[in-house]
Amino acid sequence: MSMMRSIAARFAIATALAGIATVAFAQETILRSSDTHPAGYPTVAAVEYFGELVKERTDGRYAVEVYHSAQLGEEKDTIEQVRSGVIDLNRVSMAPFNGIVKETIVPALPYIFRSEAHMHAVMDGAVGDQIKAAFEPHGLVVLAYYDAGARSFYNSKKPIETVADMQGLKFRVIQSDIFVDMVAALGANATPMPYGEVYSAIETGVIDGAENNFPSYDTARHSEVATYYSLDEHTILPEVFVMSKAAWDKLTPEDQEIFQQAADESVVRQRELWAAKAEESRKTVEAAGAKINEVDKQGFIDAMGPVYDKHVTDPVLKKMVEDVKAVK
Ligand code: GTR
Repeated sequence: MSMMRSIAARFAIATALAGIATVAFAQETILRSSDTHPAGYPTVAAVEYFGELVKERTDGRYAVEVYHSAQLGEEKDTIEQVRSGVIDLNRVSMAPFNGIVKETIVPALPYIFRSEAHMHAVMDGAVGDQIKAAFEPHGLVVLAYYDAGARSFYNSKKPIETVADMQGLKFRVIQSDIFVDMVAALGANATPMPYGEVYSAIETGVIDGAENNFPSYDTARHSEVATYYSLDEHTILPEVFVMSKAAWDKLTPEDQEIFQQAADESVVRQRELWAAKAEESRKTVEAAGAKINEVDKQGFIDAMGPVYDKHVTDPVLKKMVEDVKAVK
C-alpha cells in the first residue's frame, strides 16, 4: 500500500471510530428503576437481569440502574413518579394499585388463588392480559408479573390459630383498602403504612404485627420484633414490574420488543430465585427464633364474605372473579 493510501485509510478508520463513539455516547439512555427491597432480593436481581439483557440486545443504547432499598421513595410515592415519567421503571406489589387500576383488585382478593400454580396460570393467561391492558390509560405499561408467595400474619403477642385469636390485635397492612377490610372482617384493626416504617412501629408497640411473605419478614427484619408467624396465607399477591408509558412510547417498535422479551425472560429467572429465597428465608427466621404455626385456614376463608361483597360489585370485576375460578 502506498504511503498516501495508507494515511487515507487510517484517516478513514479514525473518522469512522470517532463517529461510532459519538453515536454510542449520544444515544445511551439510562433508565432508573425503583424497588423497596434490598440488593440481592429476587425482584431486584430479576430487574438487574432484565437490564443486562436490554443493554446487550440494544448494543448499549439502553442501560437500567436499579435503585433498591427504597432509595427513590416508598411504593405509593414511586408509583406517582413513574406515572408522571420522573422514574422510568418500577417493581412494586399489585396491592398499592388497587385504588388506581380497579382490575388489580382481583388478584389482591383474599383466597382468590388456590395455589401459586393457579396464580401463575391466571396471570400468564387472559386475566393477566386484561389487567395489563387496564394499566395503560393510567400512564403505565406492565412488563412482567413476578412472584411474592403467600402473605400471612405475624405479631409480637401470640400464635394465631383461629379467627378468634385475631380479636383486637393491631396490624400494619399493605396500602390497599381491601387489606384494611380483610383485617376488619377478622375482628382485628388495620393501619396501612409504608413498608419502611413497619419495623419501628412494631418495635415501639404502635402496632402488634403485620402481614407478609417469608422473604420480606426476613429481609426487613420484622422477624426480630414480631416472632409469631401464623400460616393463614390470606393472599398470593403477585408483584408487578411497570414502565412509565412516557418512556415506553419513546422506544421504537423493535426496542419495545427487546424490552418485552427481556422482561419475559426475567420472569423465568425471578420465579427460580423466588422459590429458593422463600425456602432460605423460612429457615433463617426459624433458626433465629421465629415461631411458625399452622392456622385453621377454613375459618379465615369463611370470614371473607364482607370483603368480596364490598369490593366486587362492579360487573367487570365479578366476571373476572368467575374467570379466575374457572382457570385450572
Ligand atoms: C412485599 C412486596 C413489596 C411491598 C411490601 C409491603 O411483599 O414485595 O413490594 O409491597 O410487601 O408490604 O409493603
